[in-house]
Parts: sequence; C-alpha cells; structure tokens
Amino acid sequence: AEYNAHGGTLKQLYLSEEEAKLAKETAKSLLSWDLTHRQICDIELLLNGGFSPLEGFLTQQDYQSVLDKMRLANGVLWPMPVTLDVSAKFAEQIELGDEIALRDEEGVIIAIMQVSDRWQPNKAEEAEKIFGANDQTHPAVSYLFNQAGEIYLGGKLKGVSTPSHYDFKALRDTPAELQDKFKKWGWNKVVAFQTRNPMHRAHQELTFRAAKQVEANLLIQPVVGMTKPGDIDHFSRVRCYEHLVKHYPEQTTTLSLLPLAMRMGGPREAVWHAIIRKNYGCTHFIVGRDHAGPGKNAQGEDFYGPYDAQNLMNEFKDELGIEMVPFQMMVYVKERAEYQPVDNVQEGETVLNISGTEFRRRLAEGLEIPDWFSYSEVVSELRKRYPARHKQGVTVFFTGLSGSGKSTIANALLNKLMELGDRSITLLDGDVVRKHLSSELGFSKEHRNLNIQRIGYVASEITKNGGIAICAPIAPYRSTRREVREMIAPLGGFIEVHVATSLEVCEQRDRKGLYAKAREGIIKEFTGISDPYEVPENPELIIDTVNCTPDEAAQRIILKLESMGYIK
Ligand code: PPS
Repeated sequence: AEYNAHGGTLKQLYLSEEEAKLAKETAKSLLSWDLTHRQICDIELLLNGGFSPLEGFLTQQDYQSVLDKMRLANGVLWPMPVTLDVSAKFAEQIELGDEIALRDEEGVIIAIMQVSDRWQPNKAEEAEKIFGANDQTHPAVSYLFNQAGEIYLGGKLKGVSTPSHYDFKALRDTPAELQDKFKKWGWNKVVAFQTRNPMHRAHQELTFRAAKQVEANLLIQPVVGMTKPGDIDHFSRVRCYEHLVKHYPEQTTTLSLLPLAMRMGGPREAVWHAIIRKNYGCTHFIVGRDHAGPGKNAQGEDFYGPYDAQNLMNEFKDELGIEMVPFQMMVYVKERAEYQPVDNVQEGETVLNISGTEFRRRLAEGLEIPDWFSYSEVVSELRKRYPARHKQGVTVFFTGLSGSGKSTIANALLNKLMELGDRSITLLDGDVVRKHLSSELGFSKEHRNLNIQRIGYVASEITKNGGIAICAPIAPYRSTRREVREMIAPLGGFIEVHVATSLEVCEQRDRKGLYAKAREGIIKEFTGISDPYEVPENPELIIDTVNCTPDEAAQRIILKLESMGYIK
C-alpha cells in the first residue's frame, strides 16, 4: 500500500524477506560499521519512513543545502542534517560506490548502505547554521564536537532488519502502522503532541484544548530515543503517560512512542518534528513556547527566543502540509478551580504553579504534590523513580592512612545502621575488597587506582539500587576519589569521611606492625612513609580519632546522614 508522506509517498526502505536473507549473506564480506546509539535512532526512522523523503544518510550536496537553505538539494523542505559520522580510519578503507554493512551494538545487521559521498564536515559551520551557535553548552553542538566522528558518509540504504526493542512493544508503531490505525479508527484529523518530559495536568489541559480547538483526535507521541542529557528516563515517563491517557475522554486519544534522537535544535527541530508527525499520519502538530529548546547558553541566555519555533513554522506553513496548533502556557486558577491559558487570567485571580525545580524538591523531600498539579498515579510513578532522600541509596566513603581507624569506625557505623534496620548495607572494607575484588593488585599508583575504581563501581551499583555502601580504603589519590564521587553522586548520596588521624599517631599505634616494616624498607610504597597520601580538600566530614571514640565518630556520621536527609 502507498502512504502519504512529506515530499510525496512514504519511503519504506526495508528489503523483502527473501532479499534480506540474501543481503545478510552478502554482508558477511562487506566492511562493517557499528552504529552508535544515536545512529541507531536515526536509521530506524530512515528505514521506516519517519524521515521521508530521505532514502539514506544525507549526501554532501543535500547536507550543504540543508545547512544553507533548510532544504534538500531537490528543493524539498528539510531542516535537520541526518548524517552518518564515522572515524577517519574507517572512512579511509572505503572506495566510493562500495557497499558497507551497518550493524547494531550486538552485531546484528540493520542495513546495507551504498556509499556515494564521503567528506569532512566543517563542524563549526554546522553548529552555527543548524543550531545558531557554535557553543558547546548546546547538547547537539557538544555531541558534534566531542562524540561525532570526523568524517561523514552519505548514501542510500537498504533495510535488512529493524533495530530491536524489548520494552513497551505494544506502544511502538511505524508510520505505516500508525497511518493504518488512524484509517481503521476513522481518525481523519489527528493532532500530535511531542514531549520528552512527564506530563502533568497542565499538559493534559493544553493537549485536550488543542484537540478540541481543531476538532481532531489526539496523538501523544513522546520521544523515547534520545532526549536532553539529564532527562527522566523513558521507562518511568512511559508508565506516567500510560496512566495519563486513561484520563482523556474515551476514543479521543492514543499513545505511541517515537524512537527519535532529539537534537534540542529549537525552531529547526520544531519543523523537523512536524514533518515527522506528518509522516506518521497526523494533520496537526502542537508547538508551544521554546519548542525543543536546550536551555541556556554559555552566557546564561536562552539559545532561542520563546516564539522562534512558532515563527519558523509559520514561515513554512504553506509547504509543510501539517498545520501548527500554537499553544500558550496553561496555569491553574485557584478561584476557578481549573486551568486557563495564562492570558485569560483576570486581575485579582490567584495562579498556582509548581515549577520543575520545586517539583523535584518535593519529590526529594517526600512532600505532598497536590491533585490539581498532577494525577496521583503519575506522581507515584515518579516517586518510585525519584524516591525521597531517606529512601535513596548512599555511599559513605572513608579515606585515611593505614591504621587511622577507618575500619573500626566503619564497623561501628555498620552496626548502628543495622540497628536502625531500614536499608540493606554492604561494608566494602579494605581487607575484604583486596581479598574478593582486587586479589591480584599491589600498591603501585596504578593498582591503587584500579582498586578504588572497582570499589567505586560496586558502591555505585549498591547506591543506585537504594542500599548503603560503606567503603573504607586508604584511597590516597584525590583524582580517583573525585572520579568515584562523580560516578555515585548522580545516583544517590555520597559522603566522604576523612579519618584524619595523623601519621605520627598511626605510626605510634602501629597495630599491624606495618609502619616499622615500612621504615625498614621491608614493605615498599607504604602510604605516608614511602608513598603519597593526598589530603581530601572538601570531605563532608573530618574525624580525628585522637579526641573521638569509634562510637562518637559513628554517631557524627549518622547525624550527618540525618541532616542531609538520607536517614530519617
Ligand atoms: S588503597 O591504596 O586504597 O588501594 O589501599 P587499601 O586497599 O585500602 O589497602 C590498604 C591496606 O593494605 C595494607 N598494605 C598497605 N597499605 C599501604 N601501603 C602499602 N604499601 C601496603 N601494603 C599493605 C595495609 O594493611 C592497609 O590496611 P589498613 O586497614 O588501611 O591499615
């Protein structure tokens, strides 16, 4: 069957089953490129027609034309470069006209591409022309310079297998599948809503209003490919959307996931999103304030004006073939107990609002989130993903000289936390680790760092899963401790405790007799004697065991955990 799409009919680039079988055989002798995560997202939409009229990764001529004119070389409107970036080393091995095999992370062949073009892009020019700024605080510009390969390859694709997804399969549709559904349901007018965030009541109001305004059905089509770094993962979001769609009137609204890799490209991205929705069979597309905006630039200003996206959409209105439904911010008016566009608010009325930052704060503190703001099922999904701090995992990371008392305090802390009893706890003491994780390692700088990285990795897994990890290595190097902190902090709590017992005292105590041996040179590279210890600069706690019993030390840590909200 033929389907309508941008620039004519929908491009479906998959080979037939027979042809695909043959192609898999031929591919064995072809040069292979392992697609990156973003390229996997792109190729899925290339192959299924979401990016119609593209028939492959852009050629150099199309690329230049997209940069300069927002059009393909044949004049069709196309705002965003979809390019195959590779390493110079890989590119060198290719003769123009060659076929190459494009594979996913597991080595499954996704497509065969006939390479017609190979060039070195001017990345600064691309950043400037597409994203409006050669500024690496823009996520796509940062990607361009720091992750994308040096060389672009262009050429037509033959699809061999669809990129695999194991999650939410029932909610994934190709453009042809969605067009078929709309036809079957009699949905002649469909307005699409794009999102990368959880949806609350205000979003429901505005989407439903948009649908009513143009008398259309509603497609909620959230992006689940790649969104802005730091966004809420799609698993949690999709469960939220599933709860939300139940609150729309029956037979008005449907949910389908879009495996797009967003670029956060503002106005150009809005036009791109609209074209993609057109390919999925939609007639209308909602564009709000600062659509697909990446936030602030290096100077602290927004990259794009709030209505740039709407303006650009308007400029190309006649040839887009999908209509924009602009929307305004919706706010809850207390006196009327309902949402209203911000412009409809009368003088003297009270507008209630919870900002994104305030919402996250309430989640972290386990505070109330009112019904007018979000449905309780949605909130409880987000609470599962973002538990209050006292339910999050924590790592307590001790550092200090040998014999400083780390193990003793760690053990006291372990017992006190066990007494509290509401979290699972793992003690990664130096000895335990060196026996089970790092038995082959010695005490060179390299080996010590490896040892700490391993401890950090295990602690990060424990923290991620809501447990408490207590680590007690010497960890003499600042940079490795920082690495561990950076790995764990995004997943839960991280508390560095410097057990600052002085070398003199440690040596005087010399419980294991190691200092004496170190002085005699029997033990080499001994921390504090013949190997460095870099004192922590900003630990959460400093404990000197001379004036403090293990009980007192453990108590101080518990109080610190309480004051930070990690135990209640
Ligand atoms: S590190 O630097 O963080 O990887 O060290 P760690 O894994 O904590 O191991 C320190 C314990 O190993 C014993 N030991 C030595 N320490 C320091 N330097 C040298 N050369 C050395 N050789 C053996 C020592 O008993 C340390 O135990 P603690 O409990 O810290 O006294």
